[in-house]
Amino acid sequence: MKLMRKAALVLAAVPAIVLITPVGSASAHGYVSSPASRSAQCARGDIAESLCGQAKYEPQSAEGPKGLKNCSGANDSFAPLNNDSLPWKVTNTGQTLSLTWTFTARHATRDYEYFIGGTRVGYFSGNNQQPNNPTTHQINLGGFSGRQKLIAIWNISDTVNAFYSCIDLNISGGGGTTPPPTSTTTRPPTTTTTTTSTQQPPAGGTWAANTSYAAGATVTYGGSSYRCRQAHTSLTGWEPPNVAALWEKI
Ligand SMILES: [Cu+2]
Repeated sequence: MKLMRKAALVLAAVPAIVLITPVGSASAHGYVSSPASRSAQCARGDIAESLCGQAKYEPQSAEGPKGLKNCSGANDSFAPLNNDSLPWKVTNTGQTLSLTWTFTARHATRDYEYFIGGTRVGYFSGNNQQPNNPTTHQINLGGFSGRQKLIAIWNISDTVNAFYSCIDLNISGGGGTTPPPTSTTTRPPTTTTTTTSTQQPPAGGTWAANTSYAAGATVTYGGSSYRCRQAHTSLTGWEPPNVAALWEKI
């Protein structure tokens, strides 16, 4: 009799276990925690729970097929993340932005992509490896300015899915053409011709990846100015503070 009761209890417990397992795995993903993405703002209570939907409880689970350009991964229970008229907190930034992903499961990663509108402004390979937690990327915002929605995408390598995070930005320093103020404008007008025009580096402005820089070119990056030591085409990861062989601080 006793034994039969025990067996009945064990059997009764089985369906509960089966139910619990999918919930656990559903919460095991990732999102952009800094600057606070829309999901992060829902999780920390910046936006009313009634407006956020499931993102309040699972900011890391805006999961959907790869290749989308939205904030929810086309996942219905995360649809409020696509609502641009909710009172999202906006992060002020210059042209360079650091973003940090927080992972609740470190899925093997194909790559990360960052979009403003239809323009991909950032790309990082994941080498099909598990990422560090957290993982931080530095991207250049490609000359965009003003209020923009950045879509951050974490593409998983061993499933068809990706995770989506949207970050609301107010970007300064865009528009491209404004040259940085130079300290050499007080040069006396006596030696007019050649040197100024030929020596002057192209463009200047904020350092950007995938840009050709001539020796002597000056850029700003992270609030400092740098002069190019040798001609090269810049790449992500070659930011001036990282590569002393290419850039000297001025
Ligand atoms: Cu996951």
